[in-house]
Amino acid sequence: DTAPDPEALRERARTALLTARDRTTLLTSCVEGPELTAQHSPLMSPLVWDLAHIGNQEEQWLLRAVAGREAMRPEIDPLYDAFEHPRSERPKLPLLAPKEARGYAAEVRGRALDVLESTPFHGTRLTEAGFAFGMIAQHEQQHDETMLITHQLRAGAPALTAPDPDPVSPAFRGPSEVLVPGGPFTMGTTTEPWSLDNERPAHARLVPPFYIDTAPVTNGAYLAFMDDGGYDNSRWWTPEGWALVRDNGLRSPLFWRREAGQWLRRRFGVTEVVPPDEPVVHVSWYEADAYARWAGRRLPSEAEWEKAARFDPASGRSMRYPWGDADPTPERANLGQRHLRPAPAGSYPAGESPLGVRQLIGDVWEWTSSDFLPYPGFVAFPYREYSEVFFGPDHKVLRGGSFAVDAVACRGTFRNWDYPVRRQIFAGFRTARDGEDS
Ligand code: AVJ
Ligand code: FE
Repeated sequence: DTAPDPEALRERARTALLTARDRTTLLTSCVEGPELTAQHSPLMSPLVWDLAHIGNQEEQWLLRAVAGREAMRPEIDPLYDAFEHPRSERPKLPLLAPKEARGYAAEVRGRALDVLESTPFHGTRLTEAGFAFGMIAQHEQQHDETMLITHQLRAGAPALTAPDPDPVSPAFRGPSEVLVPGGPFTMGTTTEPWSLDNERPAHARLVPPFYIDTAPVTNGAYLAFMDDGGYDNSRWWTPEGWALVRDNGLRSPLFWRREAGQWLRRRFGVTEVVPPDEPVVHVSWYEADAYARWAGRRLPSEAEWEKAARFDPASGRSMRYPWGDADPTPERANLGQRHLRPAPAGSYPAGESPLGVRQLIGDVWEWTSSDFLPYPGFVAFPYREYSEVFFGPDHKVLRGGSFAVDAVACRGTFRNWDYPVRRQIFAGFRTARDGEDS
């Protein structure tokens, strides 16, 4: 396999930055000004904060760190520092108004594109293979997913629409689970040019044999758990999970409600019947864990998930994606907010792994059983606040990306994390169980 040449990487960086900005523009122009400055949930920033924060990060890394420029507006840095003000307090800050925020982000972008053309893609760690440009495109896309979550939480008439994914064709007739053989595999990466610090370095992991679901758990399967009294019986839950259920009166995934004998859900301002064949989304780690126990199974560990997604039994090699090393396409995965929902379970035959596991990439983030921890040899880069300060038992790892993630911020090695109580994120899961040595 050959590394992309610098000009191909430069073109990729340019496209990734422009793609991200198109999405940011859509997410911040499809509602009126007051909706940009309002707080739609205490869990989220006002959309106008995300917009200026995107510009501010780009200024800090591409204009100041890479190009050595002076700060354009040093006085606004603290406003857009995610560690200085919790999300719930951001609406009260003297934020840039929508027009100013747009102007600032656009001015930064104009200069950043000039920097992109004149920066050699080697020589420093920050510019090697265009890393800083790839990192900033990923950062913007991560906030585009965050802003889509804000849109999902907002009340009122729909502001966004997108075509639905196609039905599964041909119908998926594969087994419900496959055996992943035991043995070592290569986890993480040292060669992926725009991989973030927590994905590095590549290292050997011994993974005993295990079975894993060939598709994410569906709404229909989750409804069977609910109908069997899943939320009424402490035996399926960890003590913390049971406390979450009781303290909040949980009865279903977030955004669901029962009316006239059926389960409805609200999705981007539209109320609809819950589709049984679609992967369940908006469940906490505790709900995923309880469902798995009820089903006589368990969540996969992070290493199991990555082995299922990357291990090629024919060559023994770890691939970039389940289907191989080629970048995602619309035939392989539901990514990029092309659809505003996951595709039915069993979709994307072109994206399946060599062992026949589908939808590992895209559709819904998948909770794993694992805490977010550094790999052996981890080095924080370029800043401790991206990953390092989040390592520990408070956060669980999510893998594979959702329909809301762009391909630039999604690959077999990509690691996401959140608190196990979180439900507003586009998270679902699949289950696993121990295998036997053959
Ligand atoms: C990796 C998704 C947990 O949104 O908090 C954005 C990504 N880091 N800006 C987050 C991130 C800094 C991060 N997650
Ligand atoms: Fe950020």
